[in-house]
Amino acid sequence: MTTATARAFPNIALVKYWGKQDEDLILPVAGSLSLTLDAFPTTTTVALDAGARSDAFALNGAEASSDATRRVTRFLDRVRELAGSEARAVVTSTNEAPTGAGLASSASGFAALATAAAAAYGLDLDRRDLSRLARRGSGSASRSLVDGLAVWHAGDDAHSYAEGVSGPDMRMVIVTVDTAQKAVSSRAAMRRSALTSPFFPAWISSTEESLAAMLEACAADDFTRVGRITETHALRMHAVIQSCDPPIRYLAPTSVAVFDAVAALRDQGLEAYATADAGPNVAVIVRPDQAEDLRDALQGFGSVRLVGAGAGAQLVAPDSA
Ligand code: 2P0
Repeated sequence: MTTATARAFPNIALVKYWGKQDEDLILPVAGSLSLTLDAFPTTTTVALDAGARSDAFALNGAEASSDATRRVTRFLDRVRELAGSEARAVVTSTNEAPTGAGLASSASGFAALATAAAAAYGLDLDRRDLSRLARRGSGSASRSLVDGLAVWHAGDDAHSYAEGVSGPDMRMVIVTVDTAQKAVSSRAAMRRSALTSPFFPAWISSTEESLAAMLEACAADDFTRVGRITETHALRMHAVIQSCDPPIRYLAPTSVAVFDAVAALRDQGLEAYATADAGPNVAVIVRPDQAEDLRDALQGFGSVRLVGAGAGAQLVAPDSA
């Protein structure tokens, strides 16, 4: 039995991934850019079990749902294809973020699974190929292979991977407004956006423009520009989501109140910018020297957590026979 364990952190996108050009290969309609966090890790062990007839998946100490297990098996099928192996595996995963609450747990989950499974099945992949592999599990997972700021390129299978970019030093305050499982998954909502939002073609070109501007702002170490692009772009994504038929709304009244509070804080000289993923929780970027002031100012909207830039997925235990 060959076993490997890996740990990965979630990432929060400043330029969002929202829509696929290829649903099988998980190729995005446009590139995106994110910050890998130093909190809410997923730790996953993959243990090959040559005698088993199916994969087993336990999440947070309990047997996972059949849907989640099927998704893991589909992912492991890809790993087995690359490794020329038929061995089934026992996958054990613990997730320190509330699953499904928009804290990108599928990103940390598939980044950790890709890293552990590649090692357990004996694949020798560099970081770029691990990012491409993680992408097949969940698009945003491609970015959690990378330390800190990561750009995930659109393109064909060979060229759609994430890599590091340098940019301004920043912190993030995560305001957890609600930990309930969201009603519509990101995957389903992305598909509905592409099929029914009249704004979707404009979303694609606007994301391409936002990413180009964001890369320039990062290269110039320009926090203000990074922040403005982040907030504008996030609200554009939610506009697309709300324009679906039937409509979807992820932002709760409290989420909107956090965006308003952040705008008011800016007027008072605390320079921060808000973003939100496919859920009601809000992530707010800030310069390091104002991070604690921001955390204190946002108490009361939900549970707040100050986080920084974290490391890309890594093995945490050596292979063992
Ligand atoms: C992002 N999100 O860029 C965007 C913003 C949510 C909102 O990536 O279908 O779970 O598994 O590729 O990666 C969530 O999408 O979707 C996501 P799949 P994923 O972070």
